[in-house]
Amino acid sequence: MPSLELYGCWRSSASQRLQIGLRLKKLPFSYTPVSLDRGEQHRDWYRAINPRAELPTLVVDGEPWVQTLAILETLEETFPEQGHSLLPTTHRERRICRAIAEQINSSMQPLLLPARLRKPIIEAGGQTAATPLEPALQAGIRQHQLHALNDLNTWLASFSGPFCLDSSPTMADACVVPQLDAVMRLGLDLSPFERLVALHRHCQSLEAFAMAAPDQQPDAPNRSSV
Ligand SMILES: N[C@@H](CCC(=O)N[C@@H](CS)C(=O)NCC(=O)O)C(=O)O
Repeated sequence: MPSLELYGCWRSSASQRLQIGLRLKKLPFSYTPVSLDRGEQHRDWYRAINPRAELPTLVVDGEPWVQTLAILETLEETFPEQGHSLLPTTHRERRICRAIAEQINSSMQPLLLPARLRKPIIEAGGQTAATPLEPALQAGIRQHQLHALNDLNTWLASFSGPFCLDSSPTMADACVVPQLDAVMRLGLDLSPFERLVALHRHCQSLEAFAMAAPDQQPDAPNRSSV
């Protein structure tokens, strides 16, 4: 078994994807928190591991792996017999599973506008964070996420469930659940999206998802004093 070291942050939804995937695959790993709030992703020690200053990084036998979808796919290819399969069995279901994961990865998560995008947008507007552009951005982010949640809810309602596709968790679930946690942190109400609410509840009943939840991480604010 290789040595697996996860560098992540409790509130990084991309880190949470790997937490879920590694646990579904039953692959033991160590966890090193990198604080987004303190900007630790920009520190020299972390840039030496990941020059793009993004989370997460999975260091596998000393080699840094980046981009969660590539990592989840590679874990599945490398350890096909270990734990749960992160991909369904048929070609059709694999395609849909990858499409759902990609929908989260490229059309929802980046448009929560993490600091590295928000700062240049505000600066390009010739303004500082305290100006009216900031509330407009906030409103736009929330509106986009609500539209995207509605589309995702409709899409997933066309599959039997209770996971994204059927009765087995896959990398689609490892991507959707962290995104739902992220939009709830933003204060969005998920209750109109019944399929998504049921999916989230069902996934939390599995240890792999429950242990990967943001508030369960050692660097989560409510746990820092424990
Ligand atoms: N597509 C990337 C997304 C990585 C990403 O956006 N990470 C965020 C945290 S969830 C980050 O590192 N943000 C740093 C910043 O905004 O400065 C992946 O799947 O790994």
